[in-house]
Amino acid sequence: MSRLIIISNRLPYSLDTSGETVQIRQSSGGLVSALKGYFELSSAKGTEFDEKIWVGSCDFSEQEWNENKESLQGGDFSIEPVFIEKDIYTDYYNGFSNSTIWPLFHYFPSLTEYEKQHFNAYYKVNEQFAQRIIEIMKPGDVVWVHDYQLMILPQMLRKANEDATIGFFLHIPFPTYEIFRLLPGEWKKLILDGLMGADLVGFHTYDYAQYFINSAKMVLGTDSHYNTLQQGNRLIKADLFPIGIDYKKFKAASEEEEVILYKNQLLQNFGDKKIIFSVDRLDYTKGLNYRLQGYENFLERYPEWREKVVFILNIIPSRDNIATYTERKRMIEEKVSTINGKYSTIQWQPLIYRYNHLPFNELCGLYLAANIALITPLRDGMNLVAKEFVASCKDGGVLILSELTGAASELNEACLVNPTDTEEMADTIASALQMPLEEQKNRMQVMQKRLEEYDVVEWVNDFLDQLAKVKKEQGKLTAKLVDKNAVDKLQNEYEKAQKRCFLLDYDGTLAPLVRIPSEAAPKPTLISFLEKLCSDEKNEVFIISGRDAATLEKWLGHVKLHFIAEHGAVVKYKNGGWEQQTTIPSAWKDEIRPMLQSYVFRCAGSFIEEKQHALTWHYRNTHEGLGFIRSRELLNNLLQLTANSHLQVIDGNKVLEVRLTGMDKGMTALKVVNKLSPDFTLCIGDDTTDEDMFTALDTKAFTIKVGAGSTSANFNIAQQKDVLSFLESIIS
Ligand code: GDG
Repeated sequence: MSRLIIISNRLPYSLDTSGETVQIRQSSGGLVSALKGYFELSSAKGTEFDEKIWVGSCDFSEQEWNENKESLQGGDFSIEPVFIEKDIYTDYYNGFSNSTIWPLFHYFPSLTEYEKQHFNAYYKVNEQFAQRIIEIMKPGDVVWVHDYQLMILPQMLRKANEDATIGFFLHIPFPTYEIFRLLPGEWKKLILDGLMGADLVGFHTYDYAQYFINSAKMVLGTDSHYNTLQQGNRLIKADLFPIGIDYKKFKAASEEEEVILYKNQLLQNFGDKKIIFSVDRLDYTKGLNYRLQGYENFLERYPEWREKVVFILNIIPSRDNIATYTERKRMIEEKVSTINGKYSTIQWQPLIYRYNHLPFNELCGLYLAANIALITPLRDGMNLVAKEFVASCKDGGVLILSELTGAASELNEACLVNPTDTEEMADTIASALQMPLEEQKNRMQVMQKRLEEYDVVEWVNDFLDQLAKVKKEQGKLTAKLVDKNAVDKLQNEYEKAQKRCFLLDYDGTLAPLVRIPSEAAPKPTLISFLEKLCSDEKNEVFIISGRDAATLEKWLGHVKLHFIAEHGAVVKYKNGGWEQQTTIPSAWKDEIRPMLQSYVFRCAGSFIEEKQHALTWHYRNTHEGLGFIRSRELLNNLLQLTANSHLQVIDGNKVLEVRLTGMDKGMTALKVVNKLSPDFTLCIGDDTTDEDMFTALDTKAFTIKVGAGSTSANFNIAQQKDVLSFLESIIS
């Protein structure tokens, strides 16, 4: 039996106990609209889940819950309330969630409050959610945590259940590191670590996902490869899932009698005037003042449109117990009065202002009647109203949309504007009013197709599919970790063998990775282990490294080892001298070096390592983001420069290396193994260059990759620090 547990700050219902009978009200808002849509559609179609549970806090007491339990159970899903003490809830919700995270993540640092008491309440409420969920969670459940109020929760659930399947979705933007870092150190860590408790962390756009990965790197030092993050042994994915809407519901609404009636009423009221509208919760992020200024500029610059247009501004009451919000309301109302006072005539009012919740049918009627939707938030995670308007349009309609909304990355055919550029906004309104109907329809059709294909059900399915995939990938990794069985098997083979060969990479395998390569000299414990390994006459031990011959000789020359240096370009058998594997002169280096040098200047902290047969550019100790960007640029340049030459470019672990083609660890390892014909071969490495060995040796060796991540090796060892003890256990 599989269950889906949805967790959000609020349950999608509230109780209205003001009248004689208790009334149940469904709450509005982006998340509720999206998930309710999925539940309704999926219960009609049937899904893989036998049961769906929604966990959230509520505005009713435990007693009211007990009295109304039956009528409050949702139908498509069951609900589990979390009861939170009022004072704590205020500090958690009005405090940390909406006076710290909300303004900061929407790029309003000046409105951000940093109150320890609020953070403590936030932590505590996340804990209370965790306790409740842990009580109801069963093996096999899929847990999906939503939004910025519950960012610490995933890790709390993870600690209670290591194998749980946990997804997290952030509905608001994740800001750049420069903004995120304004949070005090401990809060930053707890939030990121909290999110890393999930297996999959979803965002609306590519940028938000990248900003999150970057912050995790900067604050937690997390390793990442594209959108995969590594926490200890666990692999986590951060990806984009731009939320969709219940497309069919809005399409169908446009055919409904009541909606059409409301639309006709609007059209009748305003005669042949063009209708511009917007619908937003009251919030400083929505850019309402700039929008009003943009409309005023339009009336000023294009007087020919006066009396021919009307702007219906709908504001939905929200968070009215936070001071910044009430202040905003006053400012907006003043601006509305100014515009109406300035431009109204006896028979015309340019602005209709409503501060109220709209019934669904009225909302749809408005979408249908409007010629233009003017949606210009200063920041918005996505913005569903924009998508709903597009879905509802039948005979044209123009969407003017802020380029700073998440929706702008999908709705390219809208007229995108900068929400603070009120002059551009005025001009865009004027040109939208004159856009030919054919063009309006064409643009709408392209956007509608996209919204229809990736609707809310697709969004949920996509997220849950990806979550299942991450679990599978994690499963594969754990299956490959060297466990007791593997060690027993290797011990057994080792004992039986008469001639054994060890191929051991150095950096990241025998020794930890360090910021400066020259600081990776072997510790006495490593030297004595290698001496012990070599003292058995049946053992032939190769250090196979990208390092230059001189360094390996200096560090380990006194041990009876064989050496393969510079990824196979030079070899030294234990009783012989260094043998060059190539006769090609190294004049090519003079052509490549200046390019690498220019990147040393462009990326502080990077440097060139000069080897006999290779040039290596290291960027481990540079600024993470810059190093990565510069390395991609350099890689691109080097690939162009070396195309059709005898050189190859290797994209290693924080290094780019240029060397001769036809010489890699794989070819040399295979040569050595063929020459020795051992009956036991063990090969260990951590880097992309070691993958060449794993592939080349294939069935001829036991191959082990250090660290998680996909590999063609037979096994993984979780961390470098476990390598020596593992080797000890094989030979003991
Ligand atoms: C967050 C993010 C992200 C609004 N007023 C009425 C009403 N609504 C419905 C709309 C729409 C939803 O509420 C509002 O969604 P938004 O996306 O605009 O904004 P948030 O509530 O702030 O949502 C946002 C979203 O999460 C989803 O991830 O897009 O960026 O901030 O569905 O139709 N519905 C009715 N009457 C109203 O007066 N019936």
